[in-house]
Amino acid sequence: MLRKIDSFEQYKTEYKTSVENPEKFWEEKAEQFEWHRKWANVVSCNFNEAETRWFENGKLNITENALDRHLTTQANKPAIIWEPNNPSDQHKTFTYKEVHSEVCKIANGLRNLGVKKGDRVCLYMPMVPELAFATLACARIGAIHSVVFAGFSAKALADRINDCSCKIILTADGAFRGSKTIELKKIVDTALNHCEVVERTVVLNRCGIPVQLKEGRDLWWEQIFDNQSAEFTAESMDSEDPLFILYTSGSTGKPKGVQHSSGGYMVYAEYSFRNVFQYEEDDIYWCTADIGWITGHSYIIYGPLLAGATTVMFEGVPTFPNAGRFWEICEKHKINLFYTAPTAIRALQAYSTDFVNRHNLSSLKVLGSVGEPINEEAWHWYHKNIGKEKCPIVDTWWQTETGGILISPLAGITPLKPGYASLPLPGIQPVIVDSLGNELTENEVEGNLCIKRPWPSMLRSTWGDHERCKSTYFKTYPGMYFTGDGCNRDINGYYRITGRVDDVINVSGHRFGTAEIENAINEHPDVIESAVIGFPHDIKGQGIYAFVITQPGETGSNDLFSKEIIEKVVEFIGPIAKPDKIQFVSGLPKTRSGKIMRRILRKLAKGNHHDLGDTSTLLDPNVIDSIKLGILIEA
Ligand code: 7RM
Repeated sequence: MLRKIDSFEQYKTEYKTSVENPEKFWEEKAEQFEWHRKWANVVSCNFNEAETRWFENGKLNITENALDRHLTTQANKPAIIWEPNNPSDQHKTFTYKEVHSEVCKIANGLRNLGVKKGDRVCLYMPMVPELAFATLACARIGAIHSVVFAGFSAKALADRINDCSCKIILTADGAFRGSKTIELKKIVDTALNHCEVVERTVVLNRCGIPVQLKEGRDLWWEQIFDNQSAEFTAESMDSEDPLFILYTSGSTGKPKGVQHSSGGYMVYAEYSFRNVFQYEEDDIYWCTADIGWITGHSYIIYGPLLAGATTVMFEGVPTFPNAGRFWEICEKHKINLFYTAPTAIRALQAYSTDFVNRHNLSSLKVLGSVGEPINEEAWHWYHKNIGKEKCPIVDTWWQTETGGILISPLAGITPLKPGYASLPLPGIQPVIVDSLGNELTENEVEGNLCIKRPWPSMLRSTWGDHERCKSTYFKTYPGMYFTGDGCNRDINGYYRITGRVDDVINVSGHRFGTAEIENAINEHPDVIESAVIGFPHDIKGQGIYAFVITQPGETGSNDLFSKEIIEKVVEFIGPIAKPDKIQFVSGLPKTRSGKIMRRILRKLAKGNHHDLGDTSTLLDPNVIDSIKLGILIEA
């Protein structure tokens, strides 16, 4: 096992080596894994074509590295500890040997159903151990997993299934989330009315909800997987063979299937996990994300298991049955490394610290944050009340597209500065560019964040549309990967990520395209046009504000109308994208070329009615006054 970086001096030396000789640097990391065949070439890259290959011609299977590799030394060590939604239900622990067996059984079952290397498998599941097993089972047989977060609607699910033509979907009767039960199989049934490609669904019984099994299509999980052999020879994958697709929103209406590789992703997921969290053998690690997001892929499943860690998986929500649930779990499982999102911290901050203080949190060593900028107030609350001023906070900046953490302190090594993701990991070369694309090389600058050189876990394509990958990430600033984020760099070279500079809003750490939400709202027959923007929200980070133009003569009540609009969003995307505020207006601020001036809407939404900046390019300056008069409904 590789050593971790253990001092700030060593970080600087490693960083320098990684820049001066990236090939040697990454080769050394990759050599720590088990490969069926060694690579011929460490990296080849052409950003103009959005083409990057790592460990070319190398052959491997990521699950052998995450599971089999550990069986000789730690077969009986807990690999996954699962904590159910309901605290009075028993938790479950699966050793490395047991996870290996469960994964092999599912792999055999999938093969019997005809799933082959390269096939896409959709997983639409609750946060149960079977989701982790099934994800790894796909990887074991070389099928490409596409996990869809179980909060997405039937339409959103159908779009994702169709986009990459999944022929099989793994799901459950339902999901428990806090006091709610979500009937997943019903949602799948609706989705499948619009998905001709799906041949099979396999349904796990999680909640005991009666479900309709469609003859010839639907099967029970237990029937397919339980009686299989617990051995399965892993498929030999090319380093560049796709490992998974994960859909993420961009500035257009249609989410992109971000495609990740096998070899490079493996190397970086493990390297970043071990170094950022400063993982030590026997540490118990808990990431509170859902496996439906990239954080769950890289830092619940792959990173920790590749490192041989014990990873905790939680089915529930932070406030059920009360606001002490996270801390109860930390105490119960003696969590050492804890990774969550600012939105969860802010939500819990609103409750009495009694919910924290009644638990013994002395096992905690490192705290992590991800998903959005962490405001200083939340940072200090987390540091003081959870970490008792003894645990470093790693503010980890990264994206679905980057596959792993790119900018973050290394716990206990990098000096901390609240609000700053601090410094790049070795191998990562961030640059700040101005609006003209000039690289700003000094410190104390601000601009748009790009990455200059390839790193192993970067996206390889967007499924089915490589041009889109090129134009979204590599065209804006030629020769660089554009993140879509704004940032600044302080006098010491520390990075502070300020948020998206494109038409993407980040609601509780979840990305939505404004166009995506507008498309849903515009489906309402009485809506003529809409414009959606993000506004500062105390808990969610950003809330969703929709300006809506309605049909003249539309008479019903505004409350009812806004409910119907919200229903459209729930139908097309899911409850996670519900607008917080809807303002009915008679026009939108447009330029002469018809482009909506969102900058003005953002100011109006903040209640800033006077200092609207330059409005001289507006087609109709009077529109501003009419917007101010528009009726505002708060959900
Ligand atoms: C991991 C994840 C990516 C977007 C990204 C940023 C924002 C994420 C931080 C952050 C400031 C952070 N993937 N973001 N982490 N902003 N500080 N530590 O969230 O694809 O869902 O979102 O999230 O805007 O571009 S994601």
